[in-house]
Amino acid sequence: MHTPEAALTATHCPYCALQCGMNLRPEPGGGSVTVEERADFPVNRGALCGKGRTAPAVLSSRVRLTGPLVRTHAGQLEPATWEEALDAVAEGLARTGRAHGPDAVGVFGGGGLTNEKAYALGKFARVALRTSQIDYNGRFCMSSAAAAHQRAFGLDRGLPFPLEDIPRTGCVILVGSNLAETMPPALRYLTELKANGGTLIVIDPRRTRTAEQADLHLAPRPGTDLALALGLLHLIVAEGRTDEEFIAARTTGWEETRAAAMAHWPELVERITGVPVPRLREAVSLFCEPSSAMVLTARGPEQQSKGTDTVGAWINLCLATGRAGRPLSGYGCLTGQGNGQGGREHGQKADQLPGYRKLTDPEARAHVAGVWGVDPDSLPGPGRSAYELLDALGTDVRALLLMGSNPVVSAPRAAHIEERIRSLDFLAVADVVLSETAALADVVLPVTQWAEETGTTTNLEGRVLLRRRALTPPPGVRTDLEVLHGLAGRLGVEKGFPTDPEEVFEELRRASAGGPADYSGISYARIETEQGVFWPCPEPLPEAEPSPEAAGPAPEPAAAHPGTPRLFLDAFATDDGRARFVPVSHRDAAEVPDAQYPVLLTTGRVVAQYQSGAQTRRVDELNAAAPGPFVEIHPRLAARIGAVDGSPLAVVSRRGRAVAPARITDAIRADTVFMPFHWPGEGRANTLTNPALDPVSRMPEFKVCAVRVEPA
Ligand SMILES: Nc1nc2c(c(=O)[nH]1)N[C@H]1C(S)=C(S)[C@@H](COP(=O)(O)OP(=O)(O)OC[C@H]3O[C@@H](n4cnc5c(=O)[nH]c(N)nc54)[C@H](O)[C@@H]3O)O[C@H]1N2
Ligand SMILES: Nc1nc2c(c(=O)[nH]1)N[C@H]1C(S)=C(S)[C@@H](COP(=O)(O)OP(=O)(O)OC[C@H]3O[C@@H](n4cnc5c(=O)[nH]c(N)nc54)[C@H](O)[C@@H]3O)O[C@H]1N2
Ligand code: SF4
Ligand SMILES: [Mo]
Repeated sequence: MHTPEAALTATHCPYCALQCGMNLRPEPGGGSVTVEERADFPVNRGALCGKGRTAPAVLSSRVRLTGPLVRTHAGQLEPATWEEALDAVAEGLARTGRAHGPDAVGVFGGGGLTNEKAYALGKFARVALRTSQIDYNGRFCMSSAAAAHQRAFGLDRGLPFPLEDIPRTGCVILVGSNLAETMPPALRYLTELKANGGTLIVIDPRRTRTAEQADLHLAPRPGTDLALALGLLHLIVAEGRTDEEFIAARTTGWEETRAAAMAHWPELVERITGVPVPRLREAVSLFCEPSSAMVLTARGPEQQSKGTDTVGAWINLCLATGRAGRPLSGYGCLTGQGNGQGGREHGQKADQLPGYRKLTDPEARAHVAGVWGVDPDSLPGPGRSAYELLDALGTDVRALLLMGSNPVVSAPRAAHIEERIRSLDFLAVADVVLSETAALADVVLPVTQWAEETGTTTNLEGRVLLRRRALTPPPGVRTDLEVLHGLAGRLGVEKGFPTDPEEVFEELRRASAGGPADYSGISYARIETEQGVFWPCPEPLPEAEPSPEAAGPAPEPAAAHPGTPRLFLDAFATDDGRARFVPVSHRDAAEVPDAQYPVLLTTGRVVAQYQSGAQTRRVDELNAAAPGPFVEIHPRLAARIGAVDGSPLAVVSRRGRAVAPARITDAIRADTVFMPFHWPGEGRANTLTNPALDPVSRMPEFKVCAVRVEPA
């Protein structure tokens, strides 16, 4: 039973990267809270989707974990005390480390964890476990966009401008984002854009609810966005629409990029993508004619084995036309998870230290080791990426602590990954519910949820927000920070893992100071009064002491840094301040259709379910709206294989076979089928997906593989 702590608590949704503001009001009688509109928060201005509205349902003891579970010798998960459970986890991890070395112990985190948790988890891996083997599910999410951002701009923040800029630009190209379903309150920014006379181009193999809003919808074959972007750049050059002044003043590397684009002539691009040349020309006019324009990408073009180059091609297009580093123009990536942005900045990534520092940079190691009070040489080096880490379970990595992900449902080639997880010597999972992955654990640690704890998240705009506690948690659960504190102590590290989130944030501020993602000027108190603060926000340097001879009044204390809603307006974050063109060329997806597997499979989301569904499949209202998996298929393909609407279809790839009912619609290309990935079992889309990795970002190719489709 919960105890409410205030009459009304202003906070944020537990789910996606929009981090909508909401108010929580205690229910009459005090058992839980209900969600109310919070009109003052600018991102969503009171609007919420069904997931946000129903989020309190997951707080109910009917669906959540209420106490620790430990697997008995007979193989059952049985209730245990916290002392027993934490002892078992510490012993399980330490035993493996002793027997096989520290790198035999792995840690897997999540982009839904608050900044404080992500920071503490990365520190726990390096300081308490001394392992290099940590990565997180954000590798499955936006790592390709992150890598392309770094390459071109020298800094990775999803959107370089606030969402409020979108309605005032001239044209938006939205590539592989179905935000009408994945961030419903953000659709408003696109409808306002059109009301203001701007145009919307949507690029998606399906005519989604988002594509229905577009002035121009291009439906390329999945996995061909790179060719499409190169074809558009070719036309831009051929039609003399480049911005030579901008290219000369603010970029480097144009000649090679120009040459690469010239090799992708429109007719070739039409053949690769299936998008007719006149549509390409139309897109170029819409994008180039207004005085400002934006390109926004999401998982469609990013979750490919060439995602980094694909995003790079869209960035090249922006740079060649002077649509970057200027007001109301630029390239942005719509991050996905609640803390998809902050979760990638503070050290749960395999190659990273807090503040978006590099683990291989000696200066960064010295700075962070100083904050942590350890010897820089004791910090391990970079580890494996998420899929490679999961693939090494049971062999090189023999014990795992998992916090904030459900890979049995969400990892590519999931049957193989499930088998790897089952082969571990020891698995501990901290979760709020008994997810499909938690059900395989040796120890399950039940943790508090959003409304029961305080912490910061960084939304898709780079706005650092405060989620506030509204309820006293039920007695059987602890916070993730308490879990890490309890484990570190048992591993012999008594200090450095505080349980108060604000104390962790204060340390994170210092650790991030001077890094690319500098949070040092941000405090809980500031976030409260400012509706969030955009990073980078360095703490102002203290004024130099005036020399005794200097006359006049004492100097003013340094003013607080205002935060940075808009990046790159004066200079890019590279050494010379110029954005870098990176020449890229089209290449095929890792798997292309052949006689045995003639159809393309792509995967994604529906509005009423979230991710692996661990949380939203426990909410009645959401299950009623989206009860199970399905296969979206074009009437022509359905007729060819003899499928009727609602009949079970088997989808078979080189990795396995999934079965789900057919949903016949002409809103999808005839050479492609689509499955949402929210469900386990027979209809699990990830049984089919291809773990081919992008060579730079190590992102798996969730968005395209070859399959055969037949009546089941
Ligand atoms: N309802 C709901 N909302 C969510 C989530 C959720 O699970 N459910 N998850 C959150 C998270 S973590 C994320 S990352 C975001 C994801 O948000 P989105 O990226 O909007 O979601 P997806 O459905 O994965 O993919 C978007 C679109 O890409 C298209 N697509 C598929 N293949 C290709 C291709 O090759 N090229 C192009 N251009 N498009 C392609 C799909 O048809 C789909 O419509 O959503 C966030 N919001
Ligand atoms: N086929 C296919 N597969 C995909 C994708 C796709 O488009 N297609 N998209 C990929 C993407 S973009 C993503 S982001 C991943 C997401 O996939 P997952 O990583 O599986 O994400 P979730 O389902 O959100 O899992 C989060 C888990 O942590 C728990 N949890 C929530 N909050 C907390 C917390 O504060 N602490 C702890 N300890 N636990 C918590 C939840 O109950 C849940 O079990 O899926 C990827 N998989
Ligand atoms: S759009 Fe995202 S943040 Fe907003 S209510 Fe829905 S799930 Fe929550
Ligand atoms: Mo994601």
